[in-house]
Amino acid sequence: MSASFSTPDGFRLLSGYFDRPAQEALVASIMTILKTAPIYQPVMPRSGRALSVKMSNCGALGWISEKAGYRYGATHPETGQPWPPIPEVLLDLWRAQSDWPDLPEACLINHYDEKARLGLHIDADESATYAPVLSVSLGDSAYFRLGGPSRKGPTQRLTLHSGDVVILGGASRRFYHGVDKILPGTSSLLPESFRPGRINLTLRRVHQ
Ligand code: MD6
Ligand code: FE
Repeated sequence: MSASFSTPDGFRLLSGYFDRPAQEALVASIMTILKTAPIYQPVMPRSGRALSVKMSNCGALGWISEKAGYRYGATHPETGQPWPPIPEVLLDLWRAQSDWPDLPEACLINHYDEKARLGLHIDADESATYAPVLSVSLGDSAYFRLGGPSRKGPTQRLTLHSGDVVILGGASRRFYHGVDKILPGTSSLLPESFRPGRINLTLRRVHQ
């Protein structure tokens, strides 16, 4: 077990927040969501190059990366269908840990295979700039990189395991972060077709 970790800037890692049965139930809900909102291959703004992470969403709004830019949208870019609702257990997590009066509108579903990574970034496409962003890790462990308010500043590496919750609140809401590497084969949670791999769910309030 890794220890929970927090910083005075409002970053929190709640290790093992979801136990194995809760993780299994969550994966089952995500698999149901992915039947109506299939994982798709997003591309980067301008270049149109494929991201290594594949995505879907649930909630009233989904985060979409496409040639034209980043945006929040109410429908799946390939099926045109509305995103399925956010599972109640994730809304419970938000109510318990966000300290924010309104519920999240968006839940981004990221799937990493063994080669996928996510470059250093700030979550900056929301007008609710003070609402925290909460994430849940499922499946293989990953090296998460946490920096500060400037891209060039010092960073630290944290290992995220299945069931962990990360909260970027307070000043850390605007801190650079990314995923350096998945540790393939470290979890047996996800269905075969998602292994080796990791799913990360990020809950966000989009509008103020
Ligand atoms: C990931 N997470 O863990 C990527 N963003 O796969 C994020 O980019 C993230 O974990 C905002 C808040 C929490 C996060
Ligand atoms: Fe992020």
